[in-house]
Amino acid sequence: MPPHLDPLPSALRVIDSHTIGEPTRLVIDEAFATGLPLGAGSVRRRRDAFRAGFDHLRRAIVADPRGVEAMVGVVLVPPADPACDLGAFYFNRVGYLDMCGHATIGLAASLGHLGRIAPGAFRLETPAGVVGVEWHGGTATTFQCVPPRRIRRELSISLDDGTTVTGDVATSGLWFFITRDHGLPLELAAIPGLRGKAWAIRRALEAAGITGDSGETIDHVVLLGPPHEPGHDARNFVLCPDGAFDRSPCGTATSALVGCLHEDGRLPEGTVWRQESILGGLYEATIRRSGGVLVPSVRGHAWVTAESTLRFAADDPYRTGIG
Ligand code: PYC
Repeated sequence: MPPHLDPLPSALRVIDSHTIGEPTRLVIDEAFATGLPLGAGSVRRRRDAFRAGFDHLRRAIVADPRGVEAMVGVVLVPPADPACDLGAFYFNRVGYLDMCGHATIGLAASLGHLGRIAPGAFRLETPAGVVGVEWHGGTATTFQCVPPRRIRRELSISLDDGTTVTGDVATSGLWFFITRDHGLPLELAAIPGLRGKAWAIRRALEAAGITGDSGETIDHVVLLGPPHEPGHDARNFVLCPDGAFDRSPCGTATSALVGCLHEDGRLPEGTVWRQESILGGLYEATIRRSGGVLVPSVRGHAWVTAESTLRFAADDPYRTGIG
């Protein structure tokens, strides 16, 4: 039987990193994706083929007991766009992400660590579109996400407890509800309450039939508040689709936010927006217009934490993950 038809490889090499706290696991066995019958075409099509035929591999790689909460897995595939240098798709323990900012920063730091890229710029094809990336060497990377877009401004929704929350629905590769109107302190001790409020908002959006403009679930909720550090602009708590909170300030959320701020006249082109995470980690973001299109830029840092081989024994009851 060809290896790709086995339920699982017996071993898989990965490199792990964290982007200011948020974990990424990059598969580095070069034959992994090319050995799977994912067909030809765009990274999005190959990702869809992986989801249709090999979803057990996603869970095996990032779900418990080999993965951790909030971990995003990355698989490299050949790009279809001749202008791109690399292609990658992203997933977590409950599904797939069309784009992921922190994992793109982790990807660059990991490939740099392995000597597979040199400091400089490259173009990455993702399911959301083409993303410009520059690895500065060491821990620092800047990426330009797909253009941010806001489809609802100051939308008020009613929660189950009778309260109302007002915020914006925006995208930059993923879909977000972004609100300052949550009434909670953005502190570590408040995380259970923040998580509960953000889930209530997500449930209310679903109940009200609020989606992205092609019916996408608004599956990330951003609670914004004042920064803790002087010189920073805001702090956030970001709820991810798996119920985990983003330990980083969320790269795609920060890209969507700077788009909204610019449209509101609160962030001129080229001005740096310093976004803190709920842990206090920092992304520095800017926005500019190019040919009528908004281009967000986010700079952050990632550290390699492990280079390892995942093992999947045939008699391991949890070889395809828990859940
Ligand atoms: O950084 O874009 C991001 C992200 C999305 C989900 C977790 N991190």
